[in-house]
This record gives sequence, structure tokens and C-alpha cells, in this order.
Amino acid sequence: MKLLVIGLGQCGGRIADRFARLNKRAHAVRGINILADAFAVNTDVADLSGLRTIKSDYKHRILVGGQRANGHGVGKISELGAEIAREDTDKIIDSIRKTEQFYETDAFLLIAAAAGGTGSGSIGVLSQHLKERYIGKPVYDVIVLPFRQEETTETRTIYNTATCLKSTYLVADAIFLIDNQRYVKKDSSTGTNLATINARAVEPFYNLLCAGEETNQKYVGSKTLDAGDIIQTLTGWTVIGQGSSRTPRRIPLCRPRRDFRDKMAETSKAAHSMDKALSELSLTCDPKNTGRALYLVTAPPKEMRMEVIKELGDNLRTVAPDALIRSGDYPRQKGWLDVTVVLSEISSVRQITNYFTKAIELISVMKAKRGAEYQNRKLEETFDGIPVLL
Ligand SMILES: Nc1nc2c(ncn2[C@@H]2O[C@H](COP(=O)(O)OP(=O)(O)OP(=O)(O)O)[C@@H](O)[C@H]2O)c(=O)[nH]1
Ligand SMILES: [Mg+2]
Repeated sequence: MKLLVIGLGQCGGRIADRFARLNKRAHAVRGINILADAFAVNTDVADLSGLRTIKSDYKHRILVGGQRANGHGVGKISELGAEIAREDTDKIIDSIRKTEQFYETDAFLLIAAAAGGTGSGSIGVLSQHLKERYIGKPVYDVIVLPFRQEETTETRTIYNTATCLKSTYLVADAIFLIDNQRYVKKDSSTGTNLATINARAVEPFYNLLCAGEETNQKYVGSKTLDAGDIIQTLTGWTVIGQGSSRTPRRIPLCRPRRDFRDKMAETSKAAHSMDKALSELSLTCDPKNTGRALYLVTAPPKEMRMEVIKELGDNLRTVAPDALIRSGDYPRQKGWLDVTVVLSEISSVRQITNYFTKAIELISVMKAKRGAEYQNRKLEETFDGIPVLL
């Protein structure tokens, strides 16, 4: 599957940059392309300059906002981010549609942090525009949720997150939710190392995007998971995860025939990888609320038996009983058995509901405050005619 990736704001730009690096890896290691192209859009010159892999010309690193942001961002005011995106949509579209591989694009992937200003405000606007303009090409959004401590230290965090989530939900075909906090818990030694989080967030897409682009017959699975399967799966709130286990090195002359222990070990390795994938999902959620799901097994060709794949399907069916499940195998790498899991059309996510509830409370507090200010102003107005002794 070939994506056209657009990163918005600082976080979005950095993750898009990671996707560009993933594409380089796919090209160098597997000889395939998984991106049509990658772009970064920002109101901040410094953020655009900090990227490493996205081409550095002005058509790929697109500065928006002109005089209004003055090249310094919008300071978390997502309304301004949205306004700038509306004004500069043509500039962005003009750049992306001129890319050589534009017509190879299977879907758009837009990325932004929910809590910031530029990315949070512009992702809904641009998603809507792309949906209306390129009918038939799906638009997927990746939304990065803030660290918990940001919710208390930065006042705009909850409000921006809730408005961004609602806006993207209304226009995008699917929204991948990536929770920054999840990755902190998983690797406390790196703490809030954003580069590590970005790498981990992007990695599960590698095999998923490569599988359907494989042209070497040797590496085409017996059940290929291609763009069609992915597009049919991705709907609404979505999470992704990947789990890996090492596979044993086989010395052919040593034990020519596999006995029942090998077979058991293979099955349990695959099950272990799937368990890991489910526990490493990009946001904590209950798989029971999933409407659609897919899993992909990537392993050395010798480890790939239909029984293993079927067993994994049974495992996923147990945890996500209502999901329509698609699957595939990708006989590619050496030494590892990876399972990629995507859960989509999730009907209930507590964390997301919490953002909406807290934002509604916040809005009513803000309204009450505004009322109090009005009363104070009225009091000031009452001494208008009184002389001052200063
Ligand atoms: N995972 C990850 N999160 C990031 C990164 N950079 C910022 N964030 C998170 O993104 C949110 C802030 O959004 P930014 O992308 O910095 O904001 P912006 O879109 O550039 O908007 P303005 O700076 O307000 O113009 C916070 O929740 C940060 O924790 C990053 O590289 N990776
Ligand atoms: Mg910024």
C-alpha cells in the first residue's frame, strides 16, 4: 500500500519524517516503495528545519501562516491553526499534487498532535479538503494524544485535544490513535524521549505497508494482505500494535524433520507475538469493542504454516468476538516472527470519552468566568463619573 504522508505541526512533521525514513528502509532492504511521497506543513521555520529525511525544498517542507505566524508557530491556538490551513490550502494541495508519484497514492495519511496549535487546528481542515477533492481516495489521520502531565500543566491541552478529535472524526475515514503516555510507561528509561516514541509509533506500519507492495514472487504470501484489505478494515477510531518473537536458527543437516515439539514451539511463538501486539497497542482499549480487525504474520518462509495463521485468527476472534477479521502472511524476514494487529471501528474508548467530558466541563467553567468578568466590568463602569484623587 502506498501512502501520501503529510505531517502537520512539529509532532506531525517529525512522525512524517519517520515515515519517510521507513520508506527509505523498505527501498534499501526490500526494494519496494511504501510512500508516494512525504511532506511537512508548519507555521514554524525552526520545526521544518529540524527534519532529516523529508526533502528540504519548499514544495516538501511547506511553510504556512505568513505574516500571521511570522514563522514562529501559533502558540497552541488551534483556531488560528485551522484558519491558516483554510487560507493556505491551495498552497499545500498545489505542492502535493505535483509530486511525481501522486497518482500511485492509495490513501492519504495526515499526522498531527492533538494538543498543539498548528497540527491540531489544521488536520481536520485539510482532511476535509482532501476528502472533497479526491473522492475515492481514503483519508486517514494519525492523532498523537498528549502526555498526562500536559493535561494539568497546559490549559489548552484538553480543549485542543477534544476539538481536534471531534473535527477529524467527522471528516476522516479512520483515525489512528497514538497515546504518548503509553510509550512512556513501556520504556521508563527513555522517559519522554520523543524520537524513541516516534520510531515506535511508526514501526508497526512497516510490514503492513510492505506486504501488498511485494513484487518478488518468493516473498509473496499465500494470503496477501494488500491495500484493498487494509482499506476495507480502516474505519473510525483505530489502534495498531506489533509483537515480535525470535525464531530458532535451523541447521538443516542436524535435524532434517521437524518433530511435534518444533510445531508446538512455532505455534506458541506466534501466539506470544500476537499477545505482545495486543498489549502494545498504540492506545489502551478493549478489543471487545472492535468492529473490524486485521492481523499480518511476517516470518521466515519456513515458519509460515497455515495452521499457525489459523490459530492466530482463533485467538483474535476470542478477544474481539464481534470483529470482522482479515488476515495475511508475509514470508519475508530472517530470525523473527512478527505479528501486526490493527483494531478498527472501535465503538468505545474511555480515554477519548474522557477528553470530551472534560472539555465540556471546561467550556462551562470558561463561560461562567466570562460572566463574572462581565459583572466586574459593570462595577468598573459604575465609578465612571467619580473624580480621582491620584
Ligand atoms: N510523540 C511525539 N509527540 C510530540 C512531539 N513533539 C511534540 N509532541 C506532542 O505534541 C503536542 C504539542 O504539539 P506540537 O506538534 O508541538 O504543536 P504544533 O502543531 O507545532 O503547534 P504550535 O507549536 O502551537 O504552533 C504535545 O502534546 C507534545 O507532547 C514528537 O516529536 N513526538
Ligand atoms: Mg510548533
